[in-house]
Amino acid sequence: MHDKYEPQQVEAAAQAHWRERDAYRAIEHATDADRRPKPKFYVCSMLPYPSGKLHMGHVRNYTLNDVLYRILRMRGFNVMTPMGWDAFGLPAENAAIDKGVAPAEWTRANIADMKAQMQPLGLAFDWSREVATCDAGYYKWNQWLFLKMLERGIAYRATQVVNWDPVDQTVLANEQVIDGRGWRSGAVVERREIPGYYLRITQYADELLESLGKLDGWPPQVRAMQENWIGRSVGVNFGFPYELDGQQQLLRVFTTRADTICGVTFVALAAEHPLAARLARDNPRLAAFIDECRKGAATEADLATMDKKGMATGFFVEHPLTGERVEVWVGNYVLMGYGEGAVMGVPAHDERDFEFAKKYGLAIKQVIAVAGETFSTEAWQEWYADKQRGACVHSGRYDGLDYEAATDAIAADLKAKGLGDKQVQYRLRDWGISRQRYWGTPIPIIHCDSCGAVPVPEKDLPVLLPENLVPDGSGSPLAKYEPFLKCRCPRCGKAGAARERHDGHLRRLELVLHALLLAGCGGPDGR
Ligand code: ANZ
Ligand code: ZN
Repeated sequence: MHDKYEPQQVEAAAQAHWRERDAYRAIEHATDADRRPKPKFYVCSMLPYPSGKLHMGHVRNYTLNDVLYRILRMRGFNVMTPMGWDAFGLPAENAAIDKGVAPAEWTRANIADMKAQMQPLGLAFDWSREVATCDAGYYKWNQWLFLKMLERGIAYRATQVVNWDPVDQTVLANEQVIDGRGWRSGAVVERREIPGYYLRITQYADELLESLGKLDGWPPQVRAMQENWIGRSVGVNFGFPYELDGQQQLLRVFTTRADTICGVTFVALAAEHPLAARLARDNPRLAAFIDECRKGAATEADLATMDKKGMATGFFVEHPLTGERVEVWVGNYVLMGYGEGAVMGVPAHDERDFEFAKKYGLAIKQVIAVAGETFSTEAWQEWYADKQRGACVHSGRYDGLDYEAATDAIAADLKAKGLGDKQVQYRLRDWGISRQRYWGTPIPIIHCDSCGAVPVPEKDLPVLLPENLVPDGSGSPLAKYEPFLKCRCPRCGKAGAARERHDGHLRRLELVLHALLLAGCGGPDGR
């Protein structure tokens, strides 16, 4: 026994012993002394991002993991703890721009450094199962998973509104927009519509919400946050009829206050709404206004606090119940990504609409009376504090009904006319996974003039990411790299097709996949 703990000696000796015995290699079918299979346990902490340096946060994290591993092992479990690198993403691209090196080179050097720092800690990792998400053998399965989801309709392609930096020619994440400008270029950010890929997480909204109720022992704030994030709203979706270009059409809106439908004095469209674009064709002033709306914030929080701005279109739709003419406006406070991208304007009972109507001198029509209170159009009053004391007024056959009864009656009448029905809306958005960048999993899609967007056949996976490109900040280098882009269409065989140039920000998928692969649920060919 030494009377002083000399870590270099003691630990090096212990670690050499473990290495010799390959002590932490996980054996798939380990048995106990009586040859009975040991129960399996998979312990995995989040894989580190290879930034270049291990920090104390990593050490703390993986030490906790290590303690768990050792306790479980002593209790007779067959435990597996893999390690790997969450190696794709933006920091590597930014470092590459700064230093003029390829992200692959930078990333792999960092991995080597961090591994050299991590190994002397003597953590019980099975290094034989080490993975890096930027390795083709790994992201192949990421692409495979994406194709499976595409097949099932869980992944899909659609046009999305993104923050666009016109100087760097790239899409920015919300946190890269600072005071409406790109973090690198300082250019005023625009909102642009760009086709991208999505995961249909909204399909699981109700299931998520339900399961949240079953989570015992979680702090109530966390549950509330999750609930708000899912944001379930019950309301009515209906259309205002109009005629345009010789066609009878409906301008759809989603409202949680159908009881106020007789108080509608305008309809407001998001700047990106197709009808706004159509009306702007014959109206240069409107077109200019829409362009201006596209500049600046795209987040919901920003839109909520922004000065309300709008423009009348001179176009009218018909009120679905009263038949009155209602003017259509474009308003910067209407989000394209929520509901129908259009709202029925009820300035008497909605604060945003009130502000808007005050600014542009639009009519304010009271249709809800609250017992014991006097309505005024002078200043906004929180009118809808208490459902119980409110009832419809100036609303014809709905007068006297409370919120519940009025909503039911109005929804039924709209339904009878074929104009609408009750609807559940979620704030939760489908998850956009394409990033229009370079250092990520190539999305396995090929664009053909004749066939459109064609999935890469499974046998042709992985679609390899060229590793030698150096981004310079002006968009993805893939977009200019012909050896990658040019290919044959896998469906019709025609040359001159082009690979998807956007990478997929499939990080969360990567982690799911990681768990699946390491736990031994392989792909179709058993890998
Ligand atoms: C008329 C109305 C009258 C509304 C009233 C509210 C109060 P939640 O509860 O969050 O789901 N809305 C609908 N789509 C919108 C969009 N794309 N951008 C901005 N606002 C939108 O909110 C639903 C309410 O948000 C809807 O109900 C609509 O305004 C507005 F006294 O319709 B309401
Ligand atoms: Zn084709």
